[in-house]
Amino acid sequence: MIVRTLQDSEKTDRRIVSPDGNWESMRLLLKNDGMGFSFHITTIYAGADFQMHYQHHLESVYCIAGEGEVETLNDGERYSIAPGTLYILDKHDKHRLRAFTEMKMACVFNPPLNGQEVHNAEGAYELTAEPVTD
Ligand code: 9YT
Repeated sequence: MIVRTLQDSEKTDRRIVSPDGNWESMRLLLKNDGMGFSFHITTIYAGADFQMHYQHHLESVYCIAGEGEVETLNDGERYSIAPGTLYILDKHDKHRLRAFTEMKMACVFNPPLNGQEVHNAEGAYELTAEPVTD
């Protein structure tokens, strides 16, 4: 069994701060754990408004705290996000996220992230990122 805490992981390279200034993410469970998915606790900063398109990954996002909305860009549909909301990007949906307040999200990725991924110009993660070292 593996046990990790958010508090311990904050001091390691599991904490990824996005260079675009929109979010930071604690990558608690990653590819090298062998589970077939990765699990992250992500903070979206208040006022963040940005696009993502996970062309190589499926992602589910559960809101623990905060308020915002997500828009699917193929049809312009907007969905409110509040504590208890889960959105599921089952079609590699291109989407835009707006954080009205700081939001805490639990995120699951399949295939799992290696560890050091940040968004490329399309808002995707490459499959070739470096693993964490701890
Ligand atoms: C909600 C979302 O996709 N935010 C971007 C960061 C991502 N969840 C991650 O890398 O943990």
